[in-house]
Amino acid sequence: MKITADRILEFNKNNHSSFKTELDFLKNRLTKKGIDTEGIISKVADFQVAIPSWALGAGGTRFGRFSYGGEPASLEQKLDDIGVLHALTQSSGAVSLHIPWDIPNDVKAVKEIAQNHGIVFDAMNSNTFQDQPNAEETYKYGSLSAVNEASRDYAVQHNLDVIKIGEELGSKSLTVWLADGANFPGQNNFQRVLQNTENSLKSIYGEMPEDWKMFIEYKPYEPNFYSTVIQDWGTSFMLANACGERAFTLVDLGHHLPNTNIEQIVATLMLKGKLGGFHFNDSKYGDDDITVGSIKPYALFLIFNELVYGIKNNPQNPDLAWMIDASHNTKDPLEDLLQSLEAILIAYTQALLVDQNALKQAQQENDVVTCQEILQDAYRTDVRPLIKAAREKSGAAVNPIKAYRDLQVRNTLIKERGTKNQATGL
Ligand code: LRH
Ligand code: MN
Repeated sequence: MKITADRILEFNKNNHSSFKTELDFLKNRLTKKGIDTEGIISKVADFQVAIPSWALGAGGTRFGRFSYGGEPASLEQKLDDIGVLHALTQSSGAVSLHIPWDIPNDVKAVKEIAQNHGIVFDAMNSNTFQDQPNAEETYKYGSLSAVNEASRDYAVQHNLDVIKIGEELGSKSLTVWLADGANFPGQNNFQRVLQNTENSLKSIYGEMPEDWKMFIEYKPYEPNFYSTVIQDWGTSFMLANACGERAFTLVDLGHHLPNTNIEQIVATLMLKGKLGGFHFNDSKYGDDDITVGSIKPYALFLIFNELVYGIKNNPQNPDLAWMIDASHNTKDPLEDLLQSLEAILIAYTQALLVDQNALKQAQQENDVVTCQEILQDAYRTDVRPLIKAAREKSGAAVNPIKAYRDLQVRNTLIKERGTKNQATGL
């Protein structure tokens, strides 16, 4: 299914009224405070988030999976679905592929389809947490960290194969997440498996094209439930430094123990120039991979406050990779992703409203109350009219979810694809 620009224009014409008044009111209020609202609207319109190729079908847990009908059965159909999201939002012009779930059979065709939808290939993801049907070695007891050298070499070679595919598609980065760890005390020698991991990552890094980046993703637990080799930001940061200047830490919001101060981790990594990018999602308990901003929107705002500060004050940190990493158990995958995109843009826009100079002043004077007032004034601002203006400016739908439903996207996909497809991924 392809949504053409004129259908979006027609939708916006019929759904225009409401936001204009709100926008004018907000612009007046912000302009009085010396805020450049046109500048913010442009920044929001330029903000692109990569869609995970593994989150376009219904997800599931070990307790069950409930299909959604009309799911993509191929990489080409997944790109079409991301094309729908991008037509509706003009803020999802990138895809992050996961190999081997999404090996392109026809690279030329896949690149053409992506180009037609205005989609580029962001970070490639390797998979050394599952044994493929005809695997020569097993990852059951680890991959890059495994005591079994053959498993380590097999995993290193897989990552090099993923880079090759990425090079053909035009990607410029590799995300490495390891499930490696232990379920019981004594199962692993912590030092040996960490040293194995460092050596393996260095082997991959050494073969990486000069203009590529490596993102090392950490996670405290699952699927191992006693220890995980790359368990936290410090371990990832250490390994990135051991690899070299083109290796960075990737922050998946769901990969933190309860109440972890993620915004402080973000500030620390940016100061050290080692923050590579994000896997945005939200969670209440574990790595729930649910809709961004659905549980802790204030925490997301505080993270973007550190990002806006860092982007301005930390030239030592590279441009960041913005990606979603989610799984959909009870929502239409595409509607869920539309909500996540909205939440990311809202948090970013609110963070752009923070008066950083006044905040610095108040911090200098240890005026604790004013510090909070400045942050919460921005957070308590309904910025949705600015995001609608950014969408209108970029030719997107002012209300993507309403457009998605008014244009009967899911029903059309079910008519085109039936209800039996099961998309690869989580
Ligand atoms: C691990 C993770 C990682 C992916 C996987 C799909 O929990 O966040 O980023 O490889 O999900
Ligand atoms: Mn992730």
